Amino acid sequence: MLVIGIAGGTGSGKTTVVKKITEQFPKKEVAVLSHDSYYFDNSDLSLEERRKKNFDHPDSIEFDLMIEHVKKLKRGENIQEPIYSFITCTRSKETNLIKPQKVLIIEGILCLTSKALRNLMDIKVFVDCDSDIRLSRVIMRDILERGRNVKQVLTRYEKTVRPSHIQFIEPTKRFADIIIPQGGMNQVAINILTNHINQTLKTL
Ligand code: UZR
Ligand code: MG
Repeated sequence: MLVIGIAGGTGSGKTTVVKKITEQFPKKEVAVLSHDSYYFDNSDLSLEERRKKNFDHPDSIEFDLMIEHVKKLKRGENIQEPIYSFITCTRSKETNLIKPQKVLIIEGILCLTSKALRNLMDIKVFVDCDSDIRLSRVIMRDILERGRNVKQVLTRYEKTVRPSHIQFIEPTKRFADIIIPQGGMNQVAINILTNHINQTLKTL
């Protein structure tokens, strides 16, 4: 199995890069695991308390479970991926069945912060993007898709997103084999990754 890790700041275009790659594989040889699904369940906290949490800190993600799941997929076993809601900040009772494929993409802001997870990756990618562009995307997305208003998004950006990006996410760029500037807009980089996956598929 070829395992590709894709990290980068919030709003950098990780999900777009992954989408554009997987679209090239309609036979579904590429499975995707997003660490957004592995945020800890916060249902023991009130909604107010949940919304104050720092979701840009490595401790907010259940890396142990994610690592166990990647190992299982590598062994050829199915896994039950948690389903996490950004609206309620909790995990659903249902899970999402993921079957092992020849290629696995692991995506998420903090996915290069865990050494154990990095060790399971064959290729490490960092999607790079200026922070003003990321912020403007996050404002739009969090209002349209994640149930926030401008004030909530900007307060969170200043209090947790930006400091955690500088402390935890940006430094993981040094672990990357490939850095993709302009994220989802960078068709050349997407084509190079897609070609590499195609080459590897021929040998697996
Ligand atoms: P991407 N996040 C939430 O907003 N709510 C949650 O319950 C869990 C995470 C945000 C998190 C981070 N912090 O910046 C972003 N904030 O999801 C990562 N704000 O997701 O990689 O899709 O941008
Ligand atoms: Mg995303």
